[in-house]
Amino acid sequence: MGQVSLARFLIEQQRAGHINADLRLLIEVVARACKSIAHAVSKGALGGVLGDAGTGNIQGEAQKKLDVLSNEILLEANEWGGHLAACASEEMDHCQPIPNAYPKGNYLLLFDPLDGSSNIDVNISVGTIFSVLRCPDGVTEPQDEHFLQPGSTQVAAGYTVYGPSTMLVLTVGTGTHAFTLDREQGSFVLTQRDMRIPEDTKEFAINMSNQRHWFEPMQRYVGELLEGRTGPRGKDFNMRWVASMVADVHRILTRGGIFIYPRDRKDPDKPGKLRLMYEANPMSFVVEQAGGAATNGYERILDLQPAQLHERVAVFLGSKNEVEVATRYHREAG
Ligand code: AHM
Ligand code: MG
Repeated sequence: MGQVSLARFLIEQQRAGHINADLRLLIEVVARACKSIAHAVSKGALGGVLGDAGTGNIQGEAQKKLDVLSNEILLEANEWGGHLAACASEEMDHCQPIPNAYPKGNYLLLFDPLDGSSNIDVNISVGTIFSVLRCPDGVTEPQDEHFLQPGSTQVAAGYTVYGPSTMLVLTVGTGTHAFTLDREQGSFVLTQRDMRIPEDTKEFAINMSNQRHWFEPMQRYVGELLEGRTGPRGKDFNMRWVASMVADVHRILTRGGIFIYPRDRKDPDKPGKLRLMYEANPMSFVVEQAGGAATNGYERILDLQPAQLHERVAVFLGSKNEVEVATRYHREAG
């Protein structure tokens, strides 16, 4: 068989009854928007898109020009297709309805338009993360509350990583598959069907500079990893931290590892840094579909009932056996 484009892959998923035509169109539109974002990101300083936008988002974080541009690209691409009821974004206070000029569909789309934005100005990988939910039956004017569904109800999720090559990694609940952007042809080509995360690993990803703020179970878990071969874990561990979740998760999908962003004492009121709806849920779906695991230290992330659109959560995800150890230490500590 020759090359399988994303379009063909999606048609095959539709024929097999895994997705319907609307969801196929939605994913194609998200992929098209990601191509535009990839184009803007790759222009760098030549595109005049680096630096701060001079605005802040709802969580009080300074927005980069590319955060704002990527958000606009995704909104614009998705509003007229007729497949969506509303969109929600890490960069917008509330969900955005589809303008009345266009027909409405049955899906809700959530995205982090440009994740890892601290890496934009230094030419390190960034990415787009997306999640698709069904609009609850009978709801014609979706509000924020209609997005508050557990991650286990996602019908599709994925990310695009803008790295040395641009790759889109997708799940519709039938495994996790990777597509590489062929820039000459302008299309995503299937380059890895059924990604599998090794169950064991010797690599962890965490921002170690926060160590003094961690709670006891985290001190125990990472402390043991650092003890290496002669410690209780009996092997030497290596560490990587890109500070772009997409790049760190992509590495883990490719060769295994555990990614951790714990809750800590620096900000005890915040249950973690990462966002449940835009980051943790879609990444957990992708990771579980590749045979990995994802918890908040205590429970499976996909089982959590969100209370707010911009809710934060602690994240432990990646190689199954490693996530299990970290989660067990948290549960044992109570
Ligand atoms: P962002 O959505 O504002 O870009 O923040 C999320 C990013 C993740 O991609 C990454 O894992 C994390 O923040 C890095 O945090 P830190 O700078 O604390 O290491
Ligand atoms: Mg983000």
